[in-house]
Amino acid sequence: MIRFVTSNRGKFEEAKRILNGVDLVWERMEYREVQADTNREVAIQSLRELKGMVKDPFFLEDSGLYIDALNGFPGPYSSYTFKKIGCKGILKLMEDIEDRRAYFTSVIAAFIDGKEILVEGTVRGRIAEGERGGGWGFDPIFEPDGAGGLTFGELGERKDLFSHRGLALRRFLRVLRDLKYI
Ligand code: ITT
Repeated sequence: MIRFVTSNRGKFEEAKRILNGVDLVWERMEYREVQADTNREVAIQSLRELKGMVKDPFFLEDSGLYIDALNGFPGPYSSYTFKKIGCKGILKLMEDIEDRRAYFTSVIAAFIDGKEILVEGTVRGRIAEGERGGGWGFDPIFEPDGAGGLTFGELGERKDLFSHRGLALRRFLRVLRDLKYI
């Protein structure tokens, strides 16, 4: 059994699908996130804060959308930015900007048998011109490379094949196997 600490249902559902065969428990809580320049730093600091509060073994995931033309904004501030201005706000900021390139990154930080483990996944893509499809967060405005121009929102569960979280979670699965955890 391993706990996934997150307040985000979308993240948990994706982890449940991808970590097939793992006894996953949703530790549904919000934790204080430090301000830092990268998701990696946020994830490491959060992991250290949660040690002692959550029972070993557990993991958390910190992710963000980095838009090239906006110098990487919203990056580690993606959660706050989504709550404040949403997809519509990002589309507004991107009005008249031709360079739509962006990437999503996911960092998983785990504490297992007293050891820290870090794995990451990144997917490049572009910001769509409008919102398409369902999903959560910025899903309707992100078109991952290699998906024929569909957004994460339009891909449904096929999102996992392309997504930053899919990549990171599949790497994490390999680590769990190597540790003979599953
Ligand atoms: P927890 O910290 O409780 O896990 P959170 O939503 O605050 O939940 P983050 O701090 O990692 O998580 O914020 C990342 C934000 O980036 C998230 O809230 C979304 O707005 C956006 N995001 C990350 N991955 C995404 C994805 O796969 N699809 C859509 N939006 C995503």
